[in-house]
Amino acid sequence: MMREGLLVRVEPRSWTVEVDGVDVPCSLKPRLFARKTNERNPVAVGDRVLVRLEEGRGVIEEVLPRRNRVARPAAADPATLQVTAANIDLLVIVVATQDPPPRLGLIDRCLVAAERQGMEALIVVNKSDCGRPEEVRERLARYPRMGYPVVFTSALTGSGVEEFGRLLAGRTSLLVGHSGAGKTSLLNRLDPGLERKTGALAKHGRGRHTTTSVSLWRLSNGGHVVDTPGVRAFGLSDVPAAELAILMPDLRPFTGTCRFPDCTHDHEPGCGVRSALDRGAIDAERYASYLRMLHGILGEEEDGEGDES
Ligand SMILES: Nc1nc2c(ncn2[C@@H]2O[C@H](COP(=O)(O)OP(=O)(O)OP(=O)(O)O)[C@@H](O)[C@H]2O)c(=O)[nH]1
Ligand SMILES: [Mg+2]
Ligand SMILES: [Zn+2]
Repeated sequence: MMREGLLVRVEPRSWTVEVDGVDVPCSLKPRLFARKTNERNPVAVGDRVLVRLEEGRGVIEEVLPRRNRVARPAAADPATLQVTAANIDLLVIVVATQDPPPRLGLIDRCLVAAERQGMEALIVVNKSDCGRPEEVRERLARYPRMGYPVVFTSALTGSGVEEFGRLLAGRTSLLVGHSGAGKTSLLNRLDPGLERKTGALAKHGRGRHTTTSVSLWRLSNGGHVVDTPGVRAFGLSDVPAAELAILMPDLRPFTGTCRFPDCTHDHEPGCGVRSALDRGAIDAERYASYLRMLHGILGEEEDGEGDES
């Protein structure tokens, strides 16, 4: 009997598919391992799949077309992609007021990746119970103006967690952000029944990369969410340099006014983006982010793929 299901967990040689609300352990049809693309893994959480059910187990026979994917260059071979998740509606970028402090460059990279894949984006500032939340609010004030909502939460006190939950309800989200920002703590606060492991429980290294596997969790409000460790979920390798500025809503309006149609908005004379920058119509920090990403894509320097971007 063939059924459609949602891939909710990927482990070495074992796949779990949710079929009509029930988790079914599955294997993968061998022909699905034959790689036709530059993707290393044949399936990822969030994939819709067709499963042949036999006595409480299943075989994944087919992967249905994806709406989008979150992927990064594989460590073993950067020419290939490791797909973290598929069919994501909302990218949730989690930063903290402190420990670690928010890095705007990371937020900008994540927003570009979201635009590229047609995902909505949400910025969450966690640990609002400590640090200087009002200072962070000011530093991040440009994002709501661009149409990216910013919400403040505390996994410790529960403040803002209800609003966070409402934004996740009924859709599939993926959490990214520096290790220790509190992604897993927030999900545990939202849905205590799931009891995911956080830094507080870890024996080694103050919560560094506590989350080591990728699952799609079912929330009690009807949503699904993927928790990822650190910021290793994706890179910008599939963003063409010529499209980068178009993926930034504050740069986009000026990209059509450059003298050269193939302007990279870096050094060219008559650049509309640079002249907008000069008269203060574009934020200098955002433009600096743009150049860092551009040079990364062009391979001129490290594009900060790691945790430090
Ligand atoms: N004060 C305070 N501490 C928090 C809050 N949220 C999380 N923490 C603490 O921050 C540490 C890291 O939390 P995690 O939830 O493991 O962070 P993470 O983002 O999941 O980290 P990785 O899984 O490594 O990417 C833990 O010690 C938490 O107890 C918060 O809102 N306020
Ligand atoms: Mg975690
Ligand atoms: Zn230009």
